[in-house]
Amino acid sequence: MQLVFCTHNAHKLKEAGSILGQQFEYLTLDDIAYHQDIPEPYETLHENAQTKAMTVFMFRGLPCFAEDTGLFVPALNEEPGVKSARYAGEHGDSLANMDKLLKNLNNLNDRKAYFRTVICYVDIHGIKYFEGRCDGHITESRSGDSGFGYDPIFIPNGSDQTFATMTLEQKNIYSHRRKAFEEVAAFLEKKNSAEQ
Ligand code: ITT
Repeated sequence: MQLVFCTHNAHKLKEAGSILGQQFEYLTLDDIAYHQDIPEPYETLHENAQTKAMTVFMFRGLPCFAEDTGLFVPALNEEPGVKSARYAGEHGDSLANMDKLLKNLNNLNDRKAYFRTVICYVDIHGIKYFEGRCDGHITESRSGDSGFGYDPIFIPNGSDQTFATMTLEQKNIYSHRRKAFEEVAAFLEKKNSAEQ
C-alpha cells in the first residue's frame, strides 16, 4: 500500500519514518512531483492539516496524511500556536521565531509550553484525525543544534535537556509527533489486516 506524507519538511519525514517503520511504502511530495507550497491560512491545526491532506489527495488520489504542529505558550495567550512557523514574519525562520519568543517571555516566571500535533489522514473512505501533545517549558536561551524549529529552547517534562541536545530516539521518548504517529501506525495496521 502506498501512502503520501504531505510535507516539505525533511525533519518531519525523518521523525515520521522512524516511528511508522517499513510496513508501507511512503511517498514524499517530491516522489509524486507535487512542488507547490500548500497554504496554511486557518486558525486551527485541524483545518490546516486537513487542507494539506485534501489538496494532495485531490492531486494524486492516493491515501495521504498531513500534519500541522504548533508550540503553545499559555502565558502568551497560547502564542505562537497555529502560527508557529511564521511567528516572526517569514515562514520557517526558526532563529527569528525563537528570538521573538524569548523576548516575549523575558521576565515572565511562567514559562510553561506545549507542542501539539494534529495529523489528518484522507483516503477514498473519508477523513480521520490523530493527535499528540508534549508538555514542557521554554528555556532562557538556546541550547543544542539537533532537530528543528523551536527544539533549542524547549525542554519536555521529565527531562533537563532541550530537544535540540537529544538524539532522534531520545526526542521520540517525549515527542508530540511520536505520540500522534503511533496512533496512525496502529490505525494503519488494523486497516491493513482488515483488508487482507
Ligand atoms: P509542512 O507544513 O510542510 O509540514 P512546516 O515546517 O511548515 O512543514 P508546521 O506548519 O507543521 O510545519 O510547523 C510549524 C512550525 O512549528 C515549524 O516550522 C517549527 O518551527 C515548529 N515545530 C513543529 N514541530 C516541531 C518540533 O518537533 N520541534 C520544534 N519545533 C517544531
